[in-house]
Amino acid sequence: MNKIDLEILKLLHKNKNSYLSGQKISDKLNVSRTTIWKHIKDLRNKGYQIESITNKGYSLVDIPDKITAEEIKLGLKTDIIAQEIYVFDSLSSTNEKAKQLAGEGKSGGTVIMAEEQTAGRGRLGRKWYSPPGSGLWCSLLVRPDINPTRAPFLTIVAALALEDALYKIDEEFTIFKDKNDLMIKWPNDILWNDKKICGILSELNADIDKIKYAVIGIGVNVNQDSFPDELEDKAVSLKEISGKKISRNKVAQTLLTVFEKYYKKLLDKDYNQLLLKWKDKLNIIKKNIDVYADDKVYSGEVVDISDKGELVIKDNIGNIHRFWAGDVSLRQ
Ligand code: BT5
Repeated sequence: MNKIDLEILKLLHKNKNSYLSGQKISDKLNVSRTTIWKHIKDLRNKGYQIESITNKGYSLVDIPDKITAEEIKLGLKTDIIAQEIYVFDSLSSTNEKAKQLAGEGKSGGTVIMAEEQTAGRGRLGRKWYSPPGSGLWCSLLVRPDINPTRAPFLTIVAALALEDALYKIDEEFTIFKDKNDLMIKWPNDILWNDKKICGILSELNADIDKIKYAVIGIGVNVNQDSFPDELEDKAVSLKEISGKKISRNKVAQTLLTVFEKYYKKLLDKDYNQLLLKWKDKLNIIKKNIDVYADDKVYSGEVVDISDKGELVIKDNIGNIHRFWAGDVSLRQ
């Protein structure tokens, strides 16, 4: 997008719900009204719905339903995350692209998004359903100067950010009737009434004592109207919950802004604070659960989340088991 398009957009965004005259825009940008008119036409061709009324001027009615770096950047308040944003129509997986860009030396904070993923992934090679035009499929390339043993904190940061971001989006769009319906499920899901809205896939490239880079892949179901049969009972989108179409650019902007807040705590090595907050949200302590890990099932009561973020359970003969990763289900 060229500079004048972007400047006009900024002005129209600022004056949303009112009209801004062509003269005012041309005075502000120091270009002729004909130029303004041409650029408005250009923006309309890109999918921006801009109304014009004689003697009143222009008003931004709707933005395109495409993820664009420009739209996200317009309201972004970050200074580490998303200094560079790459948006693709289609990728096999944004995590794969992020790793490739990491190899090419892209800096920490770079964000990669795609309208669709043809081979979106969950943990352990599971598939992540990522149809075009409806979700936020996003990877953050980060290069935190923390010990690799603290890497699980990247997922913690992402989970806390996702939950906060959903609450913030809720303030604007009123999505959830009851905020208690939303929960973080150890280690990497955000659930609404036991159905998954968001998943996180963190991947690490590290030496024994130094993280070279990490990729935090985040999938948010935003505007899907339905899911394939096998996911129907497990997955849900913000649109299914609220009945409203939600701007994915807004979701991205909010998420990236909040993510940086928590990521800075991680860079400050504020592990305790992050952990306390996460523990508080998990609502899993004292629950009886099954953990599926290493092709085995472990049953027991959750006694703690360790200071490294591990799930600690005590089985019925009193043995303690610790998990970095695994799948958890509550026992009836
Ligand atoms: C996850 O794995 O939940 C991590 C998902 C991460 C996806 C993002 S999208 C951007 C980035 N690029 C990628 O390639 N991946 C990341 P896991 O906990 O293993 O859960 C996977 C399971 O979730 C699947 O086996 C399905 O049961 C279910 N699932 C698949 N697609 C889903 C969807 N869109 N919404 C909810 N659940 C889904």
